[in-house]
This record gives sequence, structure tokens and C-alpha cells, in this order.
Amino acid sequence: MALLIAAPDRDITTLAARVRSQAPDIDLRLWPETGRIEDIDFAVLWKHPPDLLDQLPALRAVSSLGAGIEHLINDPTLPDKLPVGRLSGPRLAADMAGWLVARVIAHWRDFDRFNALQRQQRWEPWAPTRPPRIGLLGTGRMGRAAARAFKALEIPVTGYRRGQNRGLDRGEHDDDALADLEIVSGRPALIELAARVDYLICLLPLTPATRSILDAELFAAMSPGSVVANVGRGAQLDEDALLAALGRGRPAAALLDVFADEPPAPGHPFWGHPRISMTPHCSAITSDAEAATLMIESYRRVRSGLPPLGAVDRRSGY
Ligand code: OXD
Repeated sequence: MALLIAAPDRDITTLAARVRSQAPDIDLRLWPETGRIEDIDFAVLWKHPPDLLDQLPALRAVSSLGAGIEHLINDPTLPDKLPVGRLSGPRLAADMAGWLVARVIAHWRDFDRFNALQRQQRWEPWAPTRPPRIGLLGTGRMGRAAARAFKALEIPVTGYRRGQNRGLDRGEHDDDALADLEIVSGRPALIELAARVDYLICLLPLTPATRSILDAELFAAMSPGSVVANVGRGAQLDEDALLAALGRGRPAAALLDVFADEPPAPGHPFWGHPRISMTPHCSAITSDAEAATLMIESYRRVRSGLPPLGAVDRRSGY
């Protein structure tokens, strides 16, 4: 029995050292040094090589090293019934909530303007007369952490989730802080939500149904002065539609952490756009400490016959 980590684009040295010191009993293998391949019964993957899963005959489950699982779900060699999990803990969700609160408040309170005024030695107090209204696309762990953080600041939040039935809201009911969170579903409700909020934030998982969800129709519904933020996946944003919509002032600005191509190509219009604020896909990054603990727990669960942590519903793709 062995645990494999394969994350070719990441330095996993510290992560591996943590797993080894926290769980010396685990036979940890680091791709490409897989050792005897038949031993590997659990693999934690991030942008893994395309032919890897085919070579692992004894897998009982796999997990994403992060919150997003589309790199696994979209792998045509992923066996149909193989359980898929994700490593997404409270630290990751708190970091995401922190990014969103910081970005929204900095924009709403217009700190850029105060920075400019300071340089001009001008003293011009101003504060908004009401808190911003937030529309939060995605009510999973990340969405709930963000909603909780905004709620602590008395900032009204409405959640959106795609379907009525299940999904990212597992565990929601034991969360008293969110018991009264208004949640809407369905495309018409999403358009209506876009029209009545100041900040429309996307932290949905990427599935066929959420691809290009931030599109021209949605932007046309947004009110002048409003802002769109995307921390989900770049493919959820129709970039051309955003550029056209910003030209019309609806939305008036975009706060983006994820992009269709990362990094966007040199000369991409987003780089120098005066109303787009970019960060390089770092709103929340799984820390080695959290990943090691979750990975060990997930592996122990799988070994005792339970689903991996953050088990994904393969049919809905999240
Ligand atoms: C993730 C990410 O999915 O970093 O964890 O985007």
C-alpha cells in the first residue's frame, strides 16, 4: 500500500517532508519516482501527466491536491467508478474569504482614490452611505466561508447555486451563521440577482454548466457602477463579453484572479485595462501544512473503506 503524489508543476518537497514526519507509517512515493506501481492505492494529483492513471492498476481512489477537480474529471482515462476527492480545508476557505473581503472593501471604500489624494496632500473625508450588496455564485465550503466573513461585517449576501437539489452546500445545515442566507437557483434568478447587487462574485467549480456563465447576458443585467469578481476558473468568464461590457460601464470594473490562459499572453487586453484588477491565481493556495494533514486523513479513510475527503459527485462534476 502506497500513496503517490504527482504534481509536476509544483515543488512538493516541503509537503512530502510534512507527510513523512506526520505519518511515518505511510509509504509515500513522489512522481516520477513511483517505485513498484502495483503498491499505489491512492494518488493525490495536480495537473498530472496524461497517461498516469492508466499506469496505476491498484488505485482505490484519487484526490485533487487542491479544491478544483476538473483536471481529474476531464481526464478520459479516469476509471468510471473510481472515487474522487479534493483537499480543501478551512485555511484555504478562510484565505479565499479574506481575498474577497479585502478586494470588495478596498474597492467599495475607494482606497485607490485616497492613495492618490494623499500624494496630493489633500484631506477629503468620504465614506459610502451603505454597505455593498453581494451576490455569491457558489455556496460550497469557499462560498460559505466568504458569506460568513461578509456577514460578520453586516454586508448583505445572496447566494446562488445552480440546482435546487444537492451540491456544494453539503454541511450547510450545521452552519448556524448561514441559516438565514438567501439562496437563489436557476438562470432567471441569476440574471435577476446580477441586476440587484454591487458585487457579483463567482467561486463556482468549473463544469460544462458553469463554462462561460459570466457572459454578455449577465453583464447586460448588471447595474452601472457594479463589479464582477472571478475567483472560480478562467473558463467561466467570457473575456470578450467582459471587455465589451466594461466599455459600456456595466459592470464598471472586474476583479480577477483566474484566467482562461494563465498567465494571459503578453499584450492580452486585460494586462493594461484601467478597470480590471488582476492577481495571479493566488486568492487561496492550499498550504503545505493543511494539504499534508488532509492528505493523510483522506488516505486513512480510503484505506478503511471510506470515500476520500471532499468526495466529488462524479455525475454533477463537483
Ligand atoms: C485550487 C486552486 O483548485 O488553487 O485549489 O485553484
